[in-house]
Amino acid sequence: MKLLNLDHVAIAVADLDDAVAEYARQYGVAPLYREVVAEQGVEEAMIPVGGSFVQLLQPLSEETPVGRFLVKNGPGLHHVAYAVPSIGDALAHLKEEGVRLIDESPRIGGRGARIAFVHPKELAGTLIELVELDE
Ligand code: CMX
Ligand code: CO
Repeated sequence: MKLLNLDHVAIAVADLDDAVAEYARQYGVAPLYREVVAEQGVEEAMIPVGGSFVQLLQPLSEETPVGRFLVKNGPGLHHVAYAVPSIGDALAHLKEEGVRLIDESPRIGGRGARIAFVHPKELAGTLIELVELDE
């Protein structure tokens, strides 16, 4: 297991246009990517900050992970994502350690990255995403 860097910090928002506009107004930053990731039930905007991103997430409906989170908690921090060199190796290691995985095998997320989620009850109430990017 190796973590390469903090890929992104994700924030659930009710209105992506508003959140992007507020990041621009308050911090002078703008998204590098913006896309709908239907399989994850979100539209996302990726704002580069140094070598990492802030990922703003608007749910496509209430019947999605981020939709349920928003109804329950309102807008706020949703997950952290670590880049790994091999998501297959990372998942095999976590499985061996008995860590509860949400995704047993990788899915395709934004930017075409291979992603997988680890259950938030496994470590300090934090939803963790692993990301393997092509390079
Ligand atoms: N961070 C921390 N805890 C969370 C959480 C989050 N983001 N989302 C839910 N939880 C907690 C809940 O508070 C709840 O805790 P209690 O039982 O103590 O009340 C517990 O986890 C179960 O949650 P739930 O309300 O029943 O919520 P769900 O049925 O939606 O399941 C989870 C939660 C994490 C399994 C689901 O959100 C999931 O599969 N997430 C992974 C996929 C995802 O988040 N995709 C969107 C992002 C896509 C991207 O980054 O590209
Ligand atoms: Co994410």
